[in-house]
Amino acid sequence: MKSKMAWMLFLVLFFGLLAAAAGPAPAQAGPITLSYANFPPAPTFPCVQMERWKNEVETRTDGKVRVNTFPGGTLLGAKDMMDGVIQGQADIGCLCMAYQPGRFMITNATSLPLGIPNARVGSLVLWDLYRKYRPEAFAQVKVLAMFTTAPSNIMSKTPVRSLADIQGMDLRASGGAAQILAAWGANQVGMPMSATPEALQKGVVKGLFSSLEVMKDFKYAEPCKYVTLTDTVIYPFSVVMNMASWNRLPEDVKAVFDALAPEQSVWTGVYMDDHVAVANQWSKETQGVEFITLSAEEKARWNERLAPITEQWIKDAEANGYPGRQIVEDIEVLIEKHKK
Ligand code: DTR
Repeated sequence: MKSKMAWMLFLVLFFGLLAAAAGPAPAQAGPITLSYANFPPAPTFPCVQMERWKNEVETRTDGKVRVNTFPGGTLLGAKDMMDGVIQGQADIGCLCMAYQPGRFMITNATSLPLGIPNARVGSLVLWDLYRKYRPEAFAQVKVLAMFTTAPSNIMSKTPVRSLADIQGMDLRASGGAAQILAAWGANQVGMPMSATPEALQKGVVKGLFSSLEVMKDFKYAEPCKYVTLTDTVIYPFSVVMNMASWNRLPEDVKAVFDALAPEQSVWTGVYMDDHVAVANQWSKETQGVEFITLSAEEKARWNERLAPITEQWIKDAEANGYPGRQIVEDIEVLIEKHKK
């Protein structure tokens, strides 16, 4: 009897130690918790779409997944986002691809001056382009959404009514949009949106080139009393997930994320377009901002300066081994398709 008990005790101890050595059991008792990093402040559109995604996921998985959101660069900053997610500092991150132009060559082609008319069309075009090419730049992550801003316009402290007014003006932009400012003769200053409020306040820049919802969300309407309507180029964004975190998810949760991806992309585009309209009205009515429309002849002069940009991009892309012309043609076809 005694030896039988000793034997059982030995077995219990042996298997107990074995289990402890194998580490914690993979099956979790509570919900799956995911961290989601974002670089700009909470009221801005990248964070609004983040909260919407969180709510949809938590509802659609019946509480099986909980998403902890980190706006304002509290977990990862604008330029650390992709690498931070790859390394697992956050499970999920939202990034503006224009801040790393060379890294996201194919998807950043959407910020060539090809006439994307709004964020809804832009987001649909970007999503389709991503799905066609599956760029190598995303091989180490799972893509959860892609969307774009509305087209960019000039917000400035002094009025820009003609090309002459913009010559040498210190204006902030990034990526493809920065190239466009340079073509118009501005002194383009590159920095992420999250660094812009301080640069404007200190006078390092005299304005910026972006979608107009920031007039309200960042209160740029206070220093920038002029908007020049150019409606030229969007900025592309993506939401990416750490591959190991993705691989750990149960199949039913993966299916929810996959179904949400195209839906979230369009939702964000539509939210952006609507929010630009709200911000424009607010800027005019409560901040006394003047909206400047260029005459047809003046706009033709501005457009003329942009003509060589796409051809140059095609050359550079092809020199780097990308099918540049095909990518541009695909974007043009997709714009027409989604405009309808
Ligand atoms: N236009 C890009 C991206 C952008 C537009 N709105 C926001 C709001 C918050 C962060 C980034 C952006 C830019 O100028 O950086």
